[in-house]
Amino acid sequence: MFYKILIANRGEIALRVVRACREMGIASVAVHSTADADAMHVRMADESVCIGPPSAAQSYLSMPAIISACEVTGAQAIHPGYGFLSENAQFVQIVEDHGLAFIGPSAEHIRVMGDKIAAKETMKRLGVPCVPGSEGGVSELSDALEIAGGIGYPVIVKATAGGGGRGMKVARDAEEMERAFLTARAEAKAAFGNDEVYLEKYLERPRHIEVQVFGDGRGGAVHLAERDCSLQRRHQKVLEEAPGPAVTAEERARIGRVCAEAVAELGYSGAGTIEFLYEDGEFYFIEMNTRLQVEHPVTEAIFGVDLVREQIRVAEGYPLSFTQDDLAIHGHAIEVRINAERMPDFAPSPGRITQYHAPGGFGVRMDSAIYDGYVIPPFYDSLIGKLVVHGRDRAEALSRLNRALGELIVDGVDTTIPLFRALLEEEAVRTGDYTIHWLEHWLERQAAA
Ligand code: MV4
Repeated sequence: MFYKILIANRGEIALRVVRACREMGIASVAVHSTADADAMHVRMADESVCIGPPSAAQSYLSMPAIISACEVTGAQAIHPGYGFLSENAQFVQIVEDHGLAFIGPSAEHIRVMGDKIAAKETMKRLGVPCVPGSEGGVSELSDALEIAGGIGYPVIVKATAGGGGRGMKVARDAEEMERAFLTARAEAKAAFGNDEVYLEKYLERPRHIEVQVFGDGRGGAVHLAERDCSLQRRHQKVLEEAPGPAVTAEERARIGRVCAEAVAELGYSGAGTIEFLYEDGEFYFIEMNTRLQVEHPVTEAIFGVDLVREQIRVAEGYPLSFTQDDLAIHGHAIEVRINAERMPDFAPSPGRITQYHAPGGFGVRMDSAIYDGYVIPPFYDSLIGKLVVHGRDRAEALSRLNRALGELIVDGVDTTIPLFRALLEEEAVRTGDYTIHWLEHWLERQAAA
């Protein structure tokens, strides 16, 4: 059992972990930069340690500062949240070398999934359906042309070290291949210091469907169905829902079983997300995220489970508190990301929140670390809250979302709240009939109007 956990993060996710710790009788340690001295996660934790100046590189990403904070406070384990050090295999190794526990998967599982080619090879071997593409990396243009001819255009060139959409280029024919291949390589080199790329068939109109999995680290694993996160702008998710409106019960059971079996075979420990593109009733694996995701609350809502509590239990060496047969979907949940951003260009809008009123009532959860008078610092990402609604079905979740958005007040900064009011008027959002490109196209239409 852990008696004290350090949370290597900030904002709503740090608060989310503080809450799980408190319910479990575990003391929590917040860390913060000098810019976050007045942050809610610092106030709500049992203890706090200032770990550095505002820049994330010198605070939330500083491994020595975080390890020292554990030593100073006597914390036994580190919860990384999402972002920052959550998928850094080297950090996990350092944490373990200091006799501390990392609440998450092993360094080796993080490392494999961080290499997109190794991740795909691993998943393919474990029977997970993948996008057709090159076997491994492609280093010569001549090879790229030959492989692309075999796959059939259009193809997409992706960085092995990439993820989240960086270093990707589409080639619609052999003519476009040279440019796509060379730019993808150059961008990969600049962004990741690694110019290895691979090829895939480019899917034109897919959805982004991700399966939540959980491993006990001893060969046991379950799946908690899928989330549809297709509504994105520039690879930033805007709205997520569970279950996926386009996925049938049979498809869910089949892909869920495949994912759980793969995770079990890996001996994976903790929460993970297996990302797919979904088109015409077929799933194609693209990446695996080895962390708790921002949008985990929609899964918590429909299954009635606390995923952070489960992460902590598994890291303590306990078995999962549920079996696959215990898990059943109840209703539908939708999350919208409340960002401090100005519409229509999504420019960051830091500054003082002059008034905040959180929505409430049946089926409404607001995860946020803001408060009246809080000053949003300009140094970090612009997520200031997640509004999560749960209903008996999708229609009820949508009306509840509209009702809750009507109650939510965030004054003093610009936010994405008006975006969601407008999106709820749209037929495609009401019916759930959207692909990964729908939001970008809608925003273009709005800008033109
Ligand atoms: C693709 C694709 C189409 N075909 N792969 C973008 C981020 C990264 N996680 C994978 N991405 C894509 N991979 C093939 N073979 C289209 C995208 C993509 C995308 C994926 C998910 C959500 C939003 C997206 C927006 C643009 C492109």
